[in-house]
Amino acid sequence: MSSAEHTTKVYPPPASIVQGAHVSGMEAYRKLCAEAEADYEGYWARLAREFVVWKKPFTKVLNASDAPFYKWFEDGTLNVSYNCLDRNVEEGRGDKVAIIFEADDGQVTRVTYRELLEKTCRMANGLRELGVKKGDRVVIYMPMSVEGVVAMQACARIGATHSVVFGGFSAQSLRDRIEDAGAVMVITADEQMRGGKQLPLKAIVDEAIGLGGCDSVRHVVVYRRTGGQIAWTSRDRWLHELVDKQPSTCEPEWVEAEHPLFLLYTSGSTGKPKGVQHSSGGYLLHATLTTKWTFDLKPDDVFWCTADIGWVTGHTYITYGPLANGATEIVFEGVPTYPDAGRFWKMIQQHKATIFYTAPTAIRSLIKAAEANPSTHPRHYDLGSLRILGSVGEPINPAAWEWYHEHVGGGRCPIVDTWWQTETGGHMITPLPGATPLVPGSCTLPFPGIMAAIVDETGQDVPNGHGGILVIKKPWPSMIRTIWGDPERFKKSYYPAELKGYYLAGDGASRDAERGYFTITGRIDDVLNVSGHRMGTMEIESALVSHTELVAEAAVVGRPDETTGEAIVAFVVLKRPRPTGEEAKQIANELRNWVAKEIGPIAKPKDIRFGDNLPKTRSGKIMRRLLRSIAKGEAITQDTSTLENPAILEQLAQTN
Ligand code: 6R9
Repeated sequence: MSSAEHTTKVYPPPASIVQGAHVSGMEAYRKLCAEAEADYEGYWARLAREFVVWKKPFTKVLNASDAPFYKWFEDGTLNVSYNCLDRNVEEGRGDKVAIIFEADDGQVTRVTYRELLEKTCRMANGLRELGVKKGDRVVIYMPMSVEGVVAMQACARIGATHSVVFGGFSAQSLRDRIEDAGAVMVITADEQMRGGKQLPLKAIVDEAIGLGGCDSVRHVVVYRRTGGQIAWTSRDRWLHELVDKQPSTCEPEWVEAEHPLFLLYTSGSTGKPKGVQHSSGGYLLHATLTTKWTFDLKPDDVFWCTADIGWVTGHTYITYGPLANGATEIVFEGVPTYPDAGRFWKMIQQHKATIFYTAPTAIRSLIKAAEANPSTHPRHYDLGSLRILGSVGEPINPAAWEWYHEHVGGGRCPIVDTWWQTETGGHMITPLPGATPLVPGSCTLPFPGIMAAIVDETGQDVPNGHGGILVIKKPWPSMIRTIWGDPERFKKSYYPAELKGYYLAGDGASRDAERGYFTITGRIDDVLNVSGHRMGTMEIESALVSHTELVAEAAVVGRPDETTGEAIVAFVVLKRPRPTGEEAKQIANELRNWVAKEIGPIAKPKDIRFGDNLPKTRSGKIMRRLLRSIAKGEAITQDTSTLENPAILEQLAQTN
């Protein structure tokens, strides 16, 4: 054990949180882990009966006969929207506020469970009227809104499989997802409001469909958000016209537990994003359970997850988990820096939020903003309502953790650093606030029943104190079921033969020798994490080289970045002589905008370097590890003897 580990600061759970917590104290945590260890299926079956309302109870728990295509609770039937809405109304929470919606301009709307149920039923009836049925795919390209949540719930209600596409993705990305999913409908809005600006959505849907390959789409349903000018075609329907005439009740479609609730596209290490397919029963169980235990959710809590519904965090911890628990939650349309960087703190104060769940990149940028403009510092707001803080999306560095703990949490709120992925459906490694002593920068221990471990390339366990590959040894209820339309890629990506049937997360990690706590060290594949958004390097490379007039070749790597975690650096060989000075700046800008158009603004490279060539081995392979060093501004200490063209390194090290 290193001496550094002895001096690690440890934050035990505050007594006030331990008392009455759903999982109270480490003994209770260990007891749950032991229960899962002793009878894995029995443990999950017990929770599935406690946390999910089934139409037809399941009798089978795990079916591993076609591994790794695992099935959970397969003979049970349920409806996810029934579990999130009707259940709460039936149990007497009809008048409880489900959603406090705050618009970009600060306007607040409250929606009760009864109202949310009625809205969902109306939209579900509307979708049925337009011919959407069980198993159909519906793409949702919506702003953060009550209607966005309702659209997802309405799909769940009629058994349609939704695929939400983040509103920042370009027409090209949207088109690719519509085509891959074979969507029969797109639900969108005229425009979205972010930071005081109107941004088009419907126009991008039109453009996406215009690019071709979207013949499956029969209807585009449009929510009127801003009233901005949009073009209209015969396939378009206004949402309000469609739903206003619908009855406010709608019989749910009872689906099998394995029925695909949603697809969510995410970046992998090859060019094409993959449609991660999730189930209904197992997914809902973990969404409900983790929301309750990880955030120690109580009936009076005001829960706020700042994610967008376009990401998995918004699915599990906005649309499904909090509602399935009958919680009151905040849904926010805008951005953290508008009208100023005190917006989050102001909203916590105003709505008396008790649980706040955000991303390290947001925290880091708000720290910077508070330094630049002290009036936006959280100390100017009353954040006394907060009980629990959460972090998600990327590793949180100890300095940001300490700031979050002290200045947002007033030193009294545990921070749950939750490690999980689009593919895992919900939290996998996370502290439980009433049990786990916290160590800044560590996501601590597996959620009870999740068999996380660190192994080497051959699947052998690595002793604590050493780094390795993060795996999950046993299937779990909310796991990815397949990649839509590509079961082979699913097997290859997540269950490589060398790993003995363990789920490969794609992250590197280590466990400390003293506590066995996990620390995530980052992706081990060609996936970058920029502001908590997953971006495949190959995806950005293909976007760059698709500019066939300018670009001959491109290689993309990540570089550590103080605010965004990682930054995208692109090395580009043009079809014309290598530009310098103003010309280089201008072309770099053009390429940045090109990437924004191809994928979305989140994929814009921060730094573009031009070279006459890229560093390659004699067999023609691009040496990315050298590019990573150059991007970081490091001296090249690696062996470059296999390099075909060593002189190129110096050229690429020059910034524009
Ligand atoms: C939920 C989500 C998944 C990747 C994952 C890892 C990184 C997420 C983290 C974390 C360290 C945490 N990641 N949470 N790394 N600590 N608490 O973000 O899903 O968008 O699929 O990204 O994000 O690298 O593999 P997704």
